[in-house]
Amino acid sequence: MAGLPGTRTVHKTCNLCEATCGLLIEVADNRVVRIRADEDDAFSRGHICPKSIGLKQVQEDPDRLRAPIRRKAGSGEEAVWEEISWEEALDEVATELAKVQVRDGNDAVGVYLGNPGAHNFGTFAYIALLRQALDTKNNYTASSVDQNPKHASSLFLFGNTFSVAIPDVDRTHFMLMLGANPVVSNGSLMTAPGFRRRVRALQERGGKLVVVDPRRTETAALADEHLFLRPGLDALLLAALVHTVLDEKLGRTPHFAALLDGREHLAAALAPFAPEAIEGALGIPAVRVRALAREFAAAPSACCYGRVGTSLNPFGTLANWLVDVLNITTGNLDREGGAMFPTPAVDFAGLVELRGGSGPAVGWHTRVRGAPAFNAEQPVACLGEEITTPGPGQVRAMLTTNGNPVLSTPNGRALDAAFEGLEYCAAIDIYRNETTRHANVILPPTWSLEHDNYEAVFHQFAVRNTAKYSPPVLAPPPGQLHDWEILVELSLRLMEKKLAMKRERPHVRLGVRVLRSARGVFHPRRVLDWMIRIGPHGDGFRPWRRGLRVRDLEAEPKGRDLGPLVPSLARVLHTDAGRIDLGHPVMVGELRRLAAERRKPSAGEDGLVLIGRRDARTNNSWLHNIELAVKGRDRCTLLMHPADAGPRKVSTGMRARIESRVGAVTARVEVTDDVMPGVVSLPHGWGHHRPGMALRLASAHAGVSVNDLCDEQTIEPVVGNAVLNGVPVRVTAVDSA
Ligand SMILES: Nc1nc2c(c(=O)[nH]1)N[C@H]1C(S)=C(S)[C@@H](COP(=O)(O)OP(=O)(O)OC[C@H]3O[C@@H](n4cnc5c(=O)[nH]c(N)nc54)[C@H](O)[C@@H]3O)O[C@H]1N2
Ligand SMILES: Nc1nc2c(c(=O)[nH]1)N[C@H]1C(S)=C(S)[C@@H](COP(=O)(O)OP(=O)(O)OC[C@H]3O[C@@H](n4cnc5c(=O)[nH]c(N)nc54)[C@H](O)[C@@H]3O)O[C@H]1N2
Ligand code: SF4
Ligand SMILES: [Mo]
Repeated sequence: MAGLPGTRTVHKTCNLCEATCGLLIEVADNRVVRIRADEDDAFSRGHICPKSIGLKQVQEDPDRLRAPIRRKAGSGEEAVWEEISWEEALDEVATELAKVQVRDGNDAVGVYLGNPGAHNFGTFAYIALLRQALDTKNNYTASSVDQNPKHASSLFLFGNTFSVAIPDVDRTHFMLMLGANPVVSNGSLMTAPGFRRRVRALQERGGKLVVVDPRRTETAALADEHLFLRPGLDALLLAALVHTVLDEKLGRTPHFAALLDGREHLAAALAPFAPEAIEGALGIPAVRVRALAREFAAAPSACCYGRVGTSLNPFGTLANWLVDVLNITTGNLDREGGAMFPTPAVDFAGLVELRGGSGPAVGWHTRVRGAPAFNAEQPVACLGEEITTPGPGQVRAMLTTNGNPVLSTPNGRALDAAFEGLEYCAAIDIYRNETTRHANVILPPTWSLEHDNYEAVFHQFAVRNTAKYSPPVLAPPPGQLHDWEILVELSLRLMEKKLAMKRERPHVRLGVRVLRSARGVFHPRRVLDWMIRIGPHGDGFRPWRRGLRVRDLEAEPKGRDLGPLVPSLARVLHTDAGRIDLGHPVMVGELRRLAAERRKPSAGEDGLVLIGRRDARTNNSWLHNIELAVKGRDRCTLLMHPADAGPRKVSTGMRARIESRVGAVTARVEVTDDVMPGVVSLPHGWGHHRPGMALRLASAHAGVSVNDLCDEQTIEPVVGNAVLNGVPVRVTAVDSA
């Protein structure tokens, strides 16, 4: 299809979710006229979802910030904001953060990085500089309400947090999926645009998809089989499956069998998990579990895959580890149609090794609760108490970027109040929302369409090796800074200010000045080129060799196909011994804990537990201020099984009060047998009713925040991940429709 008359067409990779769809964006007069799918995209091949229009709607959203603003006086409803210059804004933020750090120590400033940062190469390239400048233990990211258990299990098995095995969906004959809904989420730690199409192809070649989920999801509806599972029991089910594989000697020998250690420790630790022994706790008949293990092991190829449901879970790391152990013990790891390691142009596992490796899983424990800091990050479930608990190391000031922890992390209400009490707060963000309304200064970067990009993180997790570079689509307003420029500028100013305040090390100060004058050199495109050159497809800086460069990708806007996944274990295995320990002591310890608890997840006195939900038209908490998300029916509803609704006298359309240990909210109910009895579901990311935000449309469709119910005290012990599913709640009828 040709572009509309008078427009020019620019190729762009959508950065709204992990699917990395190729778009054709038609532009006239520096405005987006139309967005459509790129049928020729090397990877997405014409896939697109309704959310892509969000790129245009956010671009044109009058509430999106275009210039720095300062809260002159007051807070909440009474806050008075003024626009200020970039110079003034950057100088104030650097000065105020430096003051707090020089006075109370570096840990007195906390930093939180949220999800969209992973979709922006510039942010990804320079967040490390900011962390270096701040040098604080109070380093938080959305990973501790998301995928840290997968990084930990990858570290335990393969020695690198980025050695993550991805289901080879396009060639597998059997996919066992736990706690994921890619038909709606479009895939996560599995970059696979057009998942629906890929499932159809799997079924057409005689393969099978089995989904395990407490809700009959949109993905479960496509599956050949759906098993209901009580929230939190994935590790128990997986332990029973691996037990069966070992017990019945199922599966084939992996090609790397000689590298496997600890089989006896694994077998011993799994002894309590025979399907018959745990049948009652699991709620799935033992014969069914055994049959599933046999079918998985006998398939010509099979892959087990778990995502958010297995991660936001009291045994998250163990469940993620057992996913890979099931793939290994059935001979399906690093093999076509199994779980495989991508060979991306920018290889983070390799980059981490260049920096000296992933380091220990747990670096230190948090000041207040003694929770583990994983991957040099503290669990964000602990952030509130680190702000409110007095003593050395107390967080006095915060910098948030690309994140909205008030809505996206547990006990958001308490965190909200904690932010209110901060001495100083700054945000790098495009909106004044639930979190950034607490800022003294907000620094708004250019938006996605106004800068170039490379989805490095998601090529790393893709079901096919491709590489695609996006140029800017629109020219940003004059003077507005990109995320990376704000990060570089703020980091350098912060270093300068701290050194000046401490009156020390003039040579370092000089170094910072030199770095600053050379800022042009820092363009992320250069960093990207460098990373690609040292990557698996690059020339290794040996110009006589042919290798991929950014300029090649610029010349191929549809992306370069680098082929299907290939066996790569030798390249990604970075354990000290170069071997894989199936008896890893931490995981054996977790199996013991599981055997001891072997309980049903604690339901409230009311017998109900709460799980989350994602919607095709929204993205976490922040895509709600545009027509796309708020059009049509109310999406923030509580799903409830008829057997639970009846006795509580609630029916579809009525409002119900949902109450947990930490809070209560009211939402409209939808009665459905798509959720299992005893489980209720409320989506996350809503609750836009707080005073002092500038989100007109979102506030008019506020909804309630599920994270006002999730308990910050319940964390997974290995990496401190939040447990946002299986939250005990009580539900009561409020009124009639
Ligand atoms: N109960 C429950 N809670 C959950 C989840 C769940 O399943 N259940 N899921 C969790 C998961 S998986 C995640 S990833 C987290 C997400 O948690 P967060 O990352 O904290 O939250 P987001 O809603 O993604 O907020 C993104 C922020 O980035 C801003 N932003 C958008 N684009 C840009 C940009 O280009 N530059 C900058 N500087 N800012 C930008 C937005 O305005 C918004 O403030 O939520 C988690 N929370
Ligand atoms: N439209 C849309 N797409 C998105 C996002 C979005 O907000 N909206 N967010 C993006 C982000 S940040 C991420 S991380 C991905 C997430 O991608 P997915 O993980 O695919 O998405 P979820 O919908 O969170 O799927 C989690 C599933 O786990 C189930 N579940 C809950 N508890 C348990 C449990 O204990 N065990 C099992 N087995 N299942 C359980 C839930 O019912 C749900 O179906 O999606 C991304 N894509
Ligand atoms: S699936 Fe994800 S990447 Fe593709 S168009 Fe939709 S939001 Fe964008
Ligand atoms: Mo996420």
